[in-house]
Amino acid sequence: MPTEEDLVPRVDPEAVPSDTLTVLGRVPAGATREEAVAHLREAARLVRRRDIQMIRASGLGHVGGEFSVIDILITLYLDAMNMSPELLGDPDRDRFILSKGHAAAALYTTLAIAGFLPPEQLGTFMQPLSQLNGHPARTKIAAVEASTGPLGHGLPVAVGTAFAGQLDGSPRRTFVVTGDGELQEGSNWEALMTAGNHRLSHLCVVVDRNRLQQGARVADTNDLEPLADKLRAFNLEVVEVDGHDHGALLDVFANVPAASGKPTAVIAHTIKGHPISFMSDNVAWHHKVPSAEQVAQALAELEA
Ligand SMILES: Cc1ncc(C[n+]2csc(CCOP(=O)(O)OP(=O)(O)O)c2C)c(N)n1
Ligand SMILES: [Mg+2]
Repeated sequence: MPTEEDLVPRVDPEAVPSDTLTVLGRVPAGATREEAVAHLREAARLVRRRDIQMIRASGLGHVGGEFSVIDILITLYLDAMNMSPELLGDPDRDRFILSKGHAAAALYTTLAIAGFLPPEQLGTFMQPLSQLNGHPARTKIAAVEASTGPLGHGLPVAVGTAFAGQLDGSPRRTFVVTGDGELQEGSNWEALMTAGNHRLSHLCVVVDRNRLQQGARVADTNDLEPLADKLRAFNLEVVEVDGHDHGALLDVFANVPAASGKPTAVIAHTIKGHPISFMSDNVAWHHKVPSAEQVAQALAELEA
C-alpha cells in the first residue's frame, strides 16, 4: 500500500524544471490541415511538459486524466471553438465546461497557451491565495464557465447553458468534457435525457473514454457498455474518435451542430497518462505525483 507520503511527496519547487510556456495562440487563419495539426501537436507537447512540472512542484494533481484529455482541450481551444481572449465578452462565442474538474492543470495550461492566462501564473498552481485551485473556479478565472470538481455537475450545467443558447436563438455551441467514470453519476443521465428531448443541437458532450477511474477500471466498477447505444437511446448523435488524433477531432467538432438536429456525443477513445510509457493505461497514475527522475523521463519521452 502506498503511504500518504508516497502520494504527496515534499518537493522543493526550486528543484523542479519549470518552462515558461510560450503563448502559441490559435491555429493561424488560412492554415492548411497539415499546418493546423502540426500547431496542435506542438501545443499539446508543450502543455504536457508544463503540466507535469506543475504537478511535481505542487505535490498534487491528476496527471493521468490530464494527459488523456489534453489533445481534446488543445483542439477545442486552439482551433475548433469560436473562442479567444478577445471574444470573452461576446454572447455568441462558444462555451466550454470541464466537467472532470480534477484535470484542472490541463485546463490552466491550455488556457495559458491560448492566451487566456499569463504563463507565469501557472507557477502559482495550488499555492496559498492562488487563483489556480485544484479544481477550476469560475469566480477566479474569467475564462472558466462553471466551477467543477464534484463529478456529475458539469454536464447538467452545460445542458442549461445550451438550452439558454437555444432560447436566445444564438449560434453559440456548448462543449463539455466528462470522464467515463464520471458517467456513473446519475445526474448525467437526467441531463442527457433533457438534452435529447429538447434537441439541443448546439450541445457537444465529449466523453474522455480512457476506461479508468480512480483506483480501478470503469468496467470492473460499473460498466458503461454499450455506451454508444445508451447515448443513441437518449436521442444523441454519437461519434467515436481517437481522442489523441487532432485531425480526427477537428473533423468531429466541425460537424457540431449535427445535420440531424440532435445534440452530439463524442466518445473520445483515449489512454490515461498518454503518451508516457510508465503512466499509460496505469491506474496508479490517477492521482500520483512523479518523482524528479520520473519527470525527467517523461520530459525526455515528450521530446522523442
Ligand atoms: C462526486 C464526486 N465523487 C468522487 C470524487 C473523487 N474523484 C475525483 S476523480 C475520480 C475518478 C473519475 O474518473 P473518470 O471520470 O474516469 O476521470 P479520468 O479517468 O478522466 O481521470 C473520483 C472518484 C469527486 N471528485 N466527485
Ligand atoms: Mg476515466
